[in-house]
Amino acid sequence: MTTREQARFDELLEADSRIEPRDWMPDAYRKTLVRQMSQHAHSEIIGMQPEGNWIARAPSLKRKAILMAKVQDEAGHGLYLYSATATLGTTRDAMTGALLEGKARYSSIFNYPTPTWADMGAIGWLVDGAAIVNQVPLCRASYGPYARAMVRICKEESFHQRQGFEILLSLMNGTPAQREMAQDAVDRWYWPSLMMFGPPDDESPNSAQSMAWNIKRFGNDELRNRFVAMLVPQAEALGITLPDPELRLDGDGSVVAMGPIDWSEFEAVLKGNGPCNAQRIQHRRQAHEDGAWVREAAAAYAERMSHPKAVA
Ligand code: FAQ
Repeated sequence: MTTREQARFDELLEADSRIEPRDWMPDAYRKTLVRQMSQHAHSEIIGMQPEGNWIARAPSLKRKAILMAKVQDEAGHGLYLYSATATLGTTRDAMTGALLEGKARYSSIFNYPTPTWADMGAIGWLVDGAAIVNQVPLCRASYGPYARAMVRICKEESFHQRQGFEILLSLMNGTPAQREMAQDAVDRWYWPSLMMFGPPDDESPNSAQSMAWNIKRFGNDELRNRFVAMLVPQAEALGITLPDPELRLDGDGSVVAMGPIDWSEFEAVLKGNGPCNAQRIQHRRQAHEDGAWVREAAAAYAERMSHPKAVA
């Protein structure tokens, strides 16, 4: 690194401009981007499983079509993010390998089960809702390919959140058993969705540096509080109770008090001991093995096409 290169990098950040793949960047900046973006990509891919579980059992053709489209969107998000990460010099094969070996992180939230249809509503409303609050500021991340991928992803996440809200609304307008099912799903997903924002700021080793580099724009606690404040009026509209008796908002609708998050549960899930960690990785490995023939066929096709005379 020359002082000039570092100065140019600092200048771009100072001006709130974008760093592009061919620009010089510090190794640590590249490394933290690969860390965050690859785990974000893996989250989208592993995140297809909890909802994929209900595609064949959706209660109507319309619900099935919507759920299939949503799960396909998540696959697309994973692919944009793998491509964006590849611009930093890490191959998709290497990232996939790390995931399959159980060495890569993905969001804690996807290690919880989906026993009822109401879970599709709770995931859309809470998980996609948290994803939007966390990811809208990432549309302004300093690394160009990440920020641009996030713009498209956030548009699709908004539709996902609406469809989740609408599933819950239909259940809440249904029979007592349906209302109970919706409330039970929200009770189970609420606290894990708050954990999606990461540890409290004073225990977040990466936040300060990521904010200095304009990757993250806000700390984990601020985004978590914004999310909760957004949920309160929506829960009222649904007639659903958020399972936190200590939750209080002030007159402006900002969170002033909330109950304690069980961080020991979060740590257990991160260590691989959540309810579905083993199942999620096993399923991904199986899907990867089952897809071997597609990769081989695509490689053979590409090889033939690179020798047009052999094809003729
Ligand atoms: N799960 O120092 P920090 C979706 C790790 S949404 C697992 O605060 P950072 C949409 C963290 O990596 C979900 N690990 O870290 C969808 C770090 O470990 P490391 C994906 C977590 O990076 C909906 C350590 O703890 N969204 O997929 C979690 O500054 C429905 C210390 O944490 C994103 O990834 C967690 N919840 O902030 C798909 C958004 N939280 O890496 C399908 C982009 C923290 O040093 C269906 N990512 N850790 O080994 C981010 O915004 C950030 O990376 C945070 C963490 C906020 C997640």
